[in-house]
Amino acid sequence: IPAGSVAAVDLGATSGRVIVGRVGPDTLETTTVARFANDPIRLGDDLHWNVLGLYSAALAGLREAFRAEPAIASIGIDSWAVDYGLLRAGRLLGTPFHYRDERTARGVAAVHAHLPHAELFARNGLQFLPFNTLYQFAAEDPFLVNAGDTALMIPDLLGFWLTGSARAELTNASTTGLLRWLDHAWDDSLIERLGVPRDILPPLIAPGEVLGALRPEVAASLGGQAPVVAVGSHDTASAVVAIPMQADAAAYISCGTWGLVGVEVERPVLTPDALAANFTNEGGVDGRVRLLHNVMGLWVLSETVRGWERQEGHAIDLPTLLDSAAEVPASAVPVFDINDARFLPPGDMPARIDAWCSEHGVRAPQSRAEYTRSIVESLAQAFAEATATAGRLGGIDVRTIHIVGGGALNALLCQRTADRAGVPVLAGPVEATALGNVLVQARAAGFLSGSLESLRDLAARTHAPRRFDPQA
Ligand code: LRH
Repeated sequence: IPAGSVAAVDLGATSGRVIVGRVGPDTLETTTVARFANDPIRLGDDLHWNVLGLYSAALAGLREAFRAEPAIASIGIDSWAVDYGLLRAGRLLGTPFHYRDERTARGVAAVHAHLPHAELFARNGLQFLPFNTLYQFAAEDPFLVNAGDTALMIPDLLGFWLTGSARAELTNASTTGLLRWLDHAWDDSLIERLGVPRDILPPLIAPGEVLGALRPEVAASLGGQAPVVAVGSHDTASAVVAIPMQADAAAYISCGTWGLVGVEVERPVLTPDALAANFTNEGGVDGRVRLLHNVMGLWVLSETVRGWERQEGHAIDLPTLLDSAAEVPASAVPVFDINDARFLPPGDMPARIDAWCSEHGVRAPQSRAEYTRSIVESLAQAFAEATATAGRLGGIDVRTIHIVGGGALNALLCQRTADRAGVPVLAGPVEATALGNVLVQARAAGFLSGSLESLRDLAARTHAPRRFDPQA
């Protein structure tokens, strides 16, 4: 089998990148050809994604990719889940909302008035998150939903602009709450009960299938032609592909803005226990199930640091801040419930931590180093608890915990997760999402063959993780 190259567009909640991956049976190398900020925009009370800016940055990155490697075999796109754009006759209606926009509360109230969460869970297997797409549809301006003829999730929207082909990639569609994972089909009766116009949901497409060739004018502007191939377009689904794990004995934490903590299983777990633990069953590549829980992730720390940076008027060096936090004894800071819904929207995190501490009668952190340590300890505790729950619910004896994504660079967090879980942590790859995107494309292009296990084996051989053993 020859080696070859593919391009991955990976959009995260704070930044995006375009990566060229070179892949063969013993090769998995990546070059980042573009990296750009993803800054949400507030318009009045509303919080939006700058999708046109992201598309334009992705195009510039792909142009770079073709310059670096003219023989790119395909392009794959992934991003965060749940958000979408509405279209009519191929034109975008309105500006896609950010899932942290507070309109979702309205949608939750409207849906739960006639369909309680337990009933939804029995059908779609999803944890309750106020921003699941079905609640966003319920909060949407009815004028737009009824005028629209197509709703496209963010990666599908970019794929549509590149190719002219409108499809819904399966792993991301599983985060809408409107899909039956077991038969890989839209849940028509649920969609009808929710009053969502059935026609706005496009036909599904599975990871590895070809979406379409670049539209001629797009190819001309990029200086190259290649098909867009569906990948695990939900970023977490792509990340899970590239985790160098033994899925029957490991838990994972895909740690960026969110900490997605779970295990991989063959069939959805819809037990009362899973419902009570608010775990989700999201669709994975090759029909696997990602049984996981959304833990708040690095969001609380990044938002805290952003607030301090605004006060100071200059950037704060994260490694230096984490070093100062490592000097603070863990016993000196409070462990707060980092999953508390008050930490979801953007805003003053230290003030919210103070409020939580005063409500719970504990001493609030007193310095920046203490806040940082308190956030890391609280995150590590939530990670330890969620990995244990994931193992129990999924029937998996968790002997290692893999941390991938940006969080794998945070040594204090990795160590404290190992300590609090009493299980070794293997950290890396940092770019698991982009690697998973690349691996699925490479297999579709014939540069690799085999199961997810063989893709993970290649990731393990080429990206050795860093080990953190639990300390007493
Ligand atoms: C992580 C992520 C996560 C979703 C959230 C909206 O980027 O895709 O899996 O729950 O964003």
